[in-house]
Amino acid sequence: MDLKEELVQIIRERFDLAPEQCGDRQLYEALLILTGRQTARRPAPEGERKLYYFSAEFLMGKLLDNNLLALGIREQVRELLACWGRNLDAVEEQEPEPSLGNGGLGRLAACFLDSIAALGLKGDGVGLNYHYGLFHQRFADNKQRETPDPWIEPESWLIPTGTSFTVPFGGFELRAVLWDMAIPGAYNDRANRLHLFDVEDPAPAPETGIDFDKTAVAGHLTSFLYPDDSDDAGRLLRVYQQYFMVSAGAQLILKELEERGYGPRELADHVAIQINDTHPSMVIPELIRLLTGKGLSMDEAIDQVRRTCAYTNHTILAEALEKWPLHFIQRVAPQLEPIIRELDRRAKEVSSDPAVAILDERGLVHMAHIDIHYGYSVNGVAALHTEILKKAELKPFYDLYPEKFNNKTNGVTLRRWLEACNPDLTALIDQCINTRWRRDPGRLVSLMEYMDNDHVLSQLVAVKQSAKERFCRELREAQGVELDPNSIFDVQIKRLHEYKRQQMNALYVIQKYLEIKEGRLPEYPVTVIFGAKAAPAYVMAKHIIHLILCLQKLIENDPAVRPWLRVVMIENYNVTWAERLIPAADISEQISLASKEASGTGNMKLMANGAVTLGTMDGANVEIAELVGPGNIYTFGAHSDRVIHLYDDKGGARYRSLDYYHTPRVERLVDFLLSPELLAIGDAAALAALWRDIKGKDWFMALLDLEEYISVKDLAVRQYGDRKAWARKMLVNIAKSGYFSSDRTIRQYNEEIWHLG
Ligand code: 26Q
Repeated sequence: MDLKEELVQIIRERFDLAPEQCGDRQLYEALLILTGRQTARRPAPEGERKLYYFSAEFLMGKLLDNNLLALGIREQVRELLACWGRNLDAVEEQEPEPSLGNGGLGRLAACFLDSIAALGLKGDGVGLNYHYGLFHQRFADNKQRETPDPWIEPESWLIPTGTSFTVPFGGFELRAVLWDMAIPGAYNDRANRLHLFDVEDPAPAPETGIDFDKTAVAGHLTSFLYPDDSDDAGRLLRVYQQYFMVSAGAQLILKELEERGYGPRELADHVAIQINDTHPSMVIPELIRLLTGKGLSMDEAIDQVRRTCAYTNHTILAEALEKWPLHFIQRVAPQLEPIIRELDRRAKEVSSDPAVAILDERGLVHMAHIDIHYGYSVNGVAALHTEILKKAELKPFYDLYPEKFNNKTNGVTLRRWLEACNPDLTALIDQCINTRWRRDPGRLVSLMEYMDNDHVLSQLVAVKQSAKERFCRELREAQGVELDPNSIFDVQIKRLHEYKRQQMNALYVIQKYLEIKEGRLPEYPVTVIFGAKAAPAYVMAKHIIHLILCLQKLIENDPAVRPWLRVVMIENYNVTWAERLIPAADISEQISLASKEASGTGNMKLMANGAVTLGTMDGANVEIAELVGPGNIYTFGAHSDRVIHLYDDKGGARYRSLDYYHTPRVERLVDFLLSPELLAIGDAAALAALWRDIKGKDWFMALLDLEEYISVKDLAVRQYGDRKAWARKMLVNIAKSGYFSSDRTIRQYNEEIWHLG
C-alpha cells in the first residue's frame, strides 16, 4: 500500500470521512497514526554494545515534523495535503509539545537521541513520563503564574509496551509501567526508543496551580518534573522519582541483556550507560544490588558497573550538585543504604581526602562522587568547562583518575534547528553549496566563499527579514503584541537564572530608556526579546521576570520610547517558540558570568541561523569566538579565572557589589528599580527586594561587567547599520556552525566513551 492509500484508509476507518472533509485536528490524528505505525515497524540498529542514556529530562519538542522528515515522507505528505486543500503547517499546529524537560540539559538529551538514531547507533533514552510537565507559564499582574501542563492526549506518540517492573521502596512497592516513543533515524530505516516509565495509577492534575500533596507518592510520582523541593516532602519526592527511574531502567537493561543472550557477567561488554548529570546516579548502586542478586560477588558487580557507567557533568554551581541525606535514601530505598556505605568505604580506601568522599561527615551522599569513583568516564560539555572541572571543581578527582576525564563539546541537531525551523535559509544554503552539508555539516564552511558575493549577502538579509516578519505575525496571534520587524531583534532565551544574568539585559534596557527620554536616540531601533521560565520556588528569578514585564509595560505605554526600544517576554517559552524565534534573531545574548555556564546550546542554534553572539568568554562561547574570529562576535567581561579568583575567600579578592554600584552610571540604572515610573506599574516589595539584592549582594556579579556590556552592545547596534558588513558576520557564523552539530558530538561520545561497535 502506498502512502496515500494508507492515509486515506486511516482517515476512513477512524473518522468515516473523505480526506477533503477532514479538519486539521483529524488530519493531525491520522498523520500521528500513520507515522506512528511506520516508525514502530522499524527495527533497532545493530551493535555489540547498546547505549542507555539516562536523563531526568528529555525536551523533545513537537515530533510530527521531525518524524516525517526522518521517515523521508515530509514533502510527499505536504503535497498530498495540498491536493486536499490543506496545509501541513496548520496541521502541525495541532500537536501539543511534550513537556518532559526544562532547559539545556533536557534539550541536549533530545538532540542526542536524534543524532544517535541518525548515525544508526544502537541507543535508547530512559526517563520518566511526567503528566503535567515542568509547568505552563502564564503572566498575570506582570508576574509568572504556574499551572499544570497536561500534554498527554488520548492520541499521542506514547506507545504502550506491555512491559512493567516492580520498584521496591521502603515499606511499599510500585509498578513502573513502560511507555515508549519511537526515535526514527534520519538517514536509515532503523529506530531507537525513548523509554518513559510511569506509575500505574497517575493522579489527576491539581485543581489550582501546581500545588499537590507531595506525600501522595504513588499517584504523584510522575506528575511533575522537579516538584518543589523547598520542604522535606518535596525533596523526598525527588528521591522517589530518581529511584523509580533508575530501578526500572536497570531492570529493563538486565532483561534486554538476557534477551540478547548474555549473562550478567557480560554487562559491560554489551551495555553502556550515560548518566546525564546526577539525577540518575542511583543507577550505580541499584545495578550493583541487582547484579549481586544474580549471584555476582560485590567485587564482580562493582567491576561490571564501573566498566558500564559514564557520567556527564553539566554544572559547577554548588547548589545544583546533588547531595542527599543518607536517611532520605534509607527511607526511599533502604536496600541501597548498605551498598552506598560499602561504596563509600572503598572510596575512602582509595583516598582519605574528604573532598572525594561519597558520604560526608554531615551524612550527605554526594551523588557526583559516586559517578566519578564508580564510572569509567567523566565528561564536561565544553572545552572551558572541562578545564575548570579538572583544574578547580573536581581537581582532587582529576588527580586521582586523570584518565577518566574528557571533554565533549555539546552540539545541536541541525535537522531540527536549521533544516526544519528555517527552510528559507536552508534553501539559500542549498543553492550556494548544494545539499551535502545536511549530512556533513562541516561542509557549511564552504559558505565562506560567498563572503564577497553581494547577491548572496542580500539574500541572507532578505531571509532574515522574512523570518522576523513571520515571527511578528506569530507573536501577534499568540500574545497580541505588535513588534517592528525593522528593528534589531536582540534575543535572550534560556532558563531564568541569576548566573545567566538576564538582569544585566534589563539594566541595559533601562539605560536605553533613560537615554531616549533625554532625547538621545539609538542608532537603530532595538527589540529586546526574552524567553524564560523561573523555577517556581526561585524567588529572585521571579523578581527578575517581574522587572522585565514591568519594563515591557512601561515602554509599551510610552509613545516617545516605543518606536526606538521595545521589550517583550514570550509567554510559556518552549521548544516550539524557540523554533519560531531563533530564525528571526539578529543578536544572540550569551552573557553568563564567566565560568558558570557549562556550555550553552542556544548559542549554537542562534549562530547556525545567522545571529551574531554578544557574550562573555564562557562555556561554548569560547569555541564560537575561536571559530568565527573577533570581527564576527562581540565579547566582553571578566574572564573565568578572574571570576573564580573573585569568589576565592583566601585570595582576599572577594567581589563587592557596592564598589560597582557606586559609579554614577550604574547607580542610576539600579536605582531605577525604585523609580516612580516603575513603582506605578510593579510590586514595590518585589522590586525593592531585587534592588537590595543587586546593590548589596549580587552573587552572580551582574554589576561587574555591566558598563562594558552596555558599550559593547551599543557598538553592535551601531555596526548593525552597515547592513552588508553585518550580513558578512551572519554568513561567517552560519559557515562555522557545522562544528556544533550534535552528530559530531555523538561520534565523539561513541568513539571515545561508548564504543558501540
Ligand atoms: C539540582 C538539584 C536539585 C534540584 C534540581 C537540580 C537541577 C535541575 C536541573 C540541576 C540542574 C538542572 C539543569 C541543568 C541544565 O540544564 N544545565 C545546562 O546543560 C546544558 C547542556 O549541557 C548546558 O549547555 C548548559 O550550560 C547548562 O546550564
